[in-house]
Amino acid sequence: MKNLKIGIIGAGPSGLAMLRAFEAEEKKGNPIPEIKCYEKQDNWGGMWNYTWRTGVGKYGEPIHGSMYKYLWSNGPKECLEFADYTFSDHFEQTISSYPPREVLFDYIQGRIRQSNARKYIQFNTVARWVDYIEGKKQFRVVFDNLVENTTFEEYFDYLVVGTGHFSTPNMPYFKGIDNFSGSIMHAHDFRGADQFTGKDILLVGSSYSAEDIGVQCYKHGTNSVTISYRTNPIDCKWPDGIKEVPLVTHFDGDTAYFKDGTSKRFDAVIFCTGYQHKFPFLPDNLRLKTKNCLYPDGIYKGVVYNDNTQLIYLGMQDQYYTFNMFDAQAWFARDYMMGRIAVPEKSLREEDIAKWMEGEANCGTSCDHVDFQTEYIRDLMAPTDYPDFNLDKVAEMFKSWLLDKEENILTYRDKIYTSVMDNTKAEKHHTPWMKELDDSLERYLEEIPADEKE
Ligand code: FAD
Ligand code: NA7
Repeated sequence: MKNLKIGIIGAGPSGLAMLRAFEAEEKKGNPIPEIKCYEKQDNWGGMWNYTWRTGVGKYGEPIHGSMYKYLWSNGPKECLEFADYTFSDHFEQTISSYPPREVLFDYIQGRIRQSNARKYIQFNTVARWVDYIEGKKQFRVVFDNLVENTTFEEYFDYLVVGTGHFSTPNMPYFKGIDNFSGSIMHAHDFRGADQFTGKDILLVGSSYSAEDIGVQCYKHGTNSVTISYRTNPIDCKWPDGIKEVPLVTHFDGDTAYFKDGTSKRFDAVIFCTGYQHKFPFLPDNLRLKTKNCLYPDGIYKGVVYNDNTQLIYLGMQDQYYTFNMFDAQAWFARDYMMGRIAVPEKSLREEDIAKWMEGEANCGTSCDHVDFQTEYIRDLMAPTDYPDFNLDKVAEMFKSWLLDKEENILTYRDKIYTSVMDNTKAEKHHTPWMKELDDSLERYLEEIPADEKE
């Protein structure tokens, strides 16, 4: 263990969870392996590190970020809270259940700033290629230092991939779109609703991105939002101004035609058609190949790559749970890499993966999916010392959140929940979400906003 070298790619919430897990071990006075983390952006936080840029960044790399201005948490913060660092620990004041992006980014940073984790991270450094060297039983990883424009390599006994999977757009083609006269983008490049004020927009897709971008645009004064679904509609009680229609069949000029025979003219089309798991730095035999699901094939316990158990993936699942799930994975991965958790032989791992995948396939409803991910986390946490928390209560909150959205998609963010970590009951935000156009941390944390004081 002493000379073990561990490489972590990505310093988003997953990569940071890995660093935190090792730090927790070190704080107990135990020796930890040599760790190095590489992040292609100039700061940590992954998706939560907002960028105004789209396309390529300062150094010509594809932009990672898909978040936008005015993005507020789309689930209760009580469901993602770290078990070892609560919102109360961080803000020392009671806040609402659905904070804006900047507030959650601040929370993530608060925990990691308590440690010396930054010293392990090399920023502006992108993983370019990975080989597994049989003779050495190590990974050779080639990196580019983007600032210096230099290439270097490192060797690791274990490699942890925490590069996220909501960054590379899945962009389908529809006949006639080539000549669409308005603007066309993927949700990955959406940076705020402002530019769509007064416009008629078409969103293709019927999951989280379509739901949230649709509601954001409605809030910020879009003339109309049309959501086109392939399989199932989102099926909320939409306000006038948002409607759902079946899938687009084709475009003609600025008009879209739908499967139900209707058509409409649009100023813009936003593809909310999800993302591809993309690992351009991994060879075929190390690459996770999956769609967005709760239990990807090929990774034991959702973490250990079955074809090469020195390769770890974090955060590759579709996500109800986020930050605390990444923690549970990181704690499991740490104990596995440090030799405390043994994994069975390949065929038994395969059986275990198959069992979980079958469990996912048997889920019928969103509530089943919540229960499934809850059991997954429970299973992961059991052999580790990640602080225990009441997962059943978190699952209840998720189910209640699903109902809140069904009841009123415009007001669900005004609801409040109670932390299972420290029992703090959230406070209603000073301004209803639909009326709150300022998503800054300062405004959010004001007890009474300046513009409402006498
Ligand atoms: P990411 O956050 O994507 O971080 C991956 C990191 O890896 C990035 O910093 C990236 O720069 C780096 N990286 C990638 N490739 C390389 C490379 N080759 N070399 C070096 N570094 C690399 N979750 C919630 O809990 N609540 C929400 O409200 C919510 N809203 C969301 C809204 C949007 C639009 C999106 C896209 C996601 C949202 N999520 C939300 C989910 C979000 O993905 C997770 O919260 C979390 O950011 C995932 O963490 P991660 O570290 O696994 O991946
Ligand atoms: P998701 O949740 O993966 O959903 C993708 C959606 O795109 C889903 O509704 C798909 O419909 C739809 N899709 C995919 N391909 C097509 C084509 N070819 N035509 C029409 N519709 C298609 O991605 P999201 O971006 O919504 O959410 C990802 C994360 O970002 C999430 O964590 C959020 O918090 C933010 P299907 O049901 O498969 O027919």
